[in-house]
Amino acid sequence: MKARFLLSTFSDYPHLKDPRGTPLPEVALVGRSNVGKSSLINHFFQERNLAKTSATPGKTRLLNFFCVDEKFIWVDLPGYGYAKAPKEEIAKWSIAIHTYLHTSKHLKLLLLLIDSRRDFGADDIALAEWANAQQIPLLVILTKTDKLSAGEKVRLLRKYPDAIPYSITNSNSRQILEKRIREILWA
Ligand SMILES: Nc1nc2c(ncn2[C@@H]2O[C@H](COP(=O)(O)OP(=O)(O)O)[C@@H](O)[C@H]2O)c(=O)[nH]1
Ligand SMILES: [Mg+2]
Repeated sequence: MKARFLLSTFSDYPHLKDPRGTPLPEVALVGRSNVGKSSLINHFFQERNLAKTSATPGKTRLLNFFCVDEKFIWVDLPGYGYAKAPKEEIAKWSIAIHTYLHTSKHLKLLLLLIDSRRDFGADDIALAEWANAQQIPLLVILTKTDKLSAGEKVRLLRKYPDAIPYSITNSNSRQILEKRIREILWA
């Protein structure tokens, strides 16, 4: 899959249609700050600087929109849960995420990133519950699985059998995620 950067915005979302006039479906990526979101975007689309990765968490404040293969929109939502951020910043991220989730009519898949060493936090659970209530398909992606031992990985996947293990050190991750996205969007 090939991604074309569209824009970064707080609330001015792009609206793209296919040649027949049907709005493109949207896939949104969410997760707490530092979960590996930017790294996954760069790895998944095999472009080093598509998303800016940063060792300093909490840097992405805006929503980033990409067009993938001219077939769907990839929405990179701001990371949440960065404890050191000022309160008004946290409120801003939370508003940005909520506004998008509650106004998007074409959201067809939510990708929820969870750090494989940390498990779900309260914000993650709230998002998963929201997706379930809205009947929006949800894929849980367990990031940085190269940091787990073989035994830890087995236990985690037993606990979350539907989750996708993802590591930017492994191109297999990319293929598995791509397959699942295709299955859900074009089923
Ligand atoms: N070992 C390992 N480190 C990762 C992986 N994905 C991300 N990281 C590291 O985790 C940190 C945060 O990643 P980043 O993509 O900036 O997270 P974001 O805040 O969610 O966008 C960086 O130091 C990355 O190099 C992975 O699959 N394996
Ligand atoms: Mg980032």
